[in-house]
Amino acid sequence: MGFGKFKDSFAESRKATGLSYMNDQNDPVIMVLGHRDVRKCAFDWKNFQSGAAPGRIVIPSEVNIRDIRQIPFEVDPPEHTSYRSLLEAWFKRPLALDYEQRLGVLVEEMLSEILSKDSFDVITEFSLPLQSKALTLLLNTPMSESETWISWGTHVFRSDETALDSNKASVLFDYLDQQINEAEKNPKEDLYTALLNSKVEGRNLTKEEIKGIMILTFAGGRDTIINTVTNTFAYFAENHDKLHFLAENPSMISFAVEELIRYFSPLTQMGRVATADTEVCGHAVKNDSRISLCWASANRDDKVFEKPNTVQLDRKNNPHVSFGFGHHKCLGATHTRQLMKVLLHKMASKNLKINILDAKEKIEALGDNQRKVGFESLQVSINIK
Ligand code: EMZ
Repeated sequence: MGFGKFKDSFAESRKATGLSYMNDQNDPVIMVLGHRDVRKCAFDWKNFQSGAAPGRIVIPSEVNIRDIRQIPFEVDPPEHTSYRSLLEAWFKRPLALDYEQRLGVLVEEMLSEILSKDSFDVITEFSLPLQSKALTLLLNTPMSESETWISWGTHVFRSDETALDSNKASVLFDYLDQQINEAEKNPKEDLYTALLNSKVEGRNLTKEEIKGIMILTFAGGRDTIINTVTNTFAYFAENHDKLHFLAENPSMISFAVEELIRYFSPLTQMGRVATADTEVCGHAVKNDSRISLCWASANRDDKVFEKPNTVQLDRKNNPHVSFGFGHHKCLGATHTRQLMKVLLHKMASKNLKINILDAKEKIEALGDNQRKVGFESLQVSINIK
């Protein structure tokens, strides 16, 4: 029991100093914990940049496994603004009714598949394939492409052996080169072709830039969506009454999506690099050193959230920062919200009774703190009550 619980790992440090510290490959990180401070630093791109060496704002740092810049996430204004505006419309496509309906068909198919099994692992048999298949809708590529992506596992840069796997990274990079070249030869209706046809500041995007955008699309929404979906199963396994509440009150589902995403905070933190000697929470920050914006901690700040450690599926005032804050707010958020909305509708209307048979939690080591972010495996059986 307790698998559906996700504790706040930062309460003490947040109250004491507002900060926590971790070493990451000898490039230390000062973690900013309070909601107000996190938002303030996220907003302050002049002092805390994203456009440092590619991979450096990610924790664990990816500087040793890639030198390609992810766009627009590792770029600051004003360049960021141009990239962002060219991508915005494509990443809002999930709001279209037919997109939502296609997600509905996909989720329905995948749920009936697991319902036919006596027991199954939520990650390998549901969350990972669902994430990959849903991504074909976002990219507007054939569903069959998802088979390749599923074979890559839950993270494109991390493997069971190592947190930073350069061989794995090359698989993604080579795949993307191929796809971009193929779209150049045979234009289609997909994101690769759309990018090849788009312009930034009056010129075509380079293939390197397109690759940078695609890497982010593949990497950013992968383990995050997989954890969100898996954690949702663990949560409702132990809170079946809450699923019943959603079945009775479907108008609460949009609030429930936000609340679960706040509570799970699937991306613990994101780094920034100081551009000058400065300070945060009264603590000196040296030029070219790293801070992180700890979304997971900010989402449990009792100065902002009433009963922050309680899941209130009908929580109305919910300024969570799970999708980041400021101009770098997650581009994939619309897709994720739609996917979660469809999933909760189906889970609630089917009144799934989920039993956890075996679980291994995924724990992140964060200096003095540890945090459960999801599961390595989650074996369940399901009944329809
Ligand atoms: C980066 C990051 C983006 C990074 C919003 O997060 O996600 C991580 O999973 C990747 O490893 O490269 O894309």
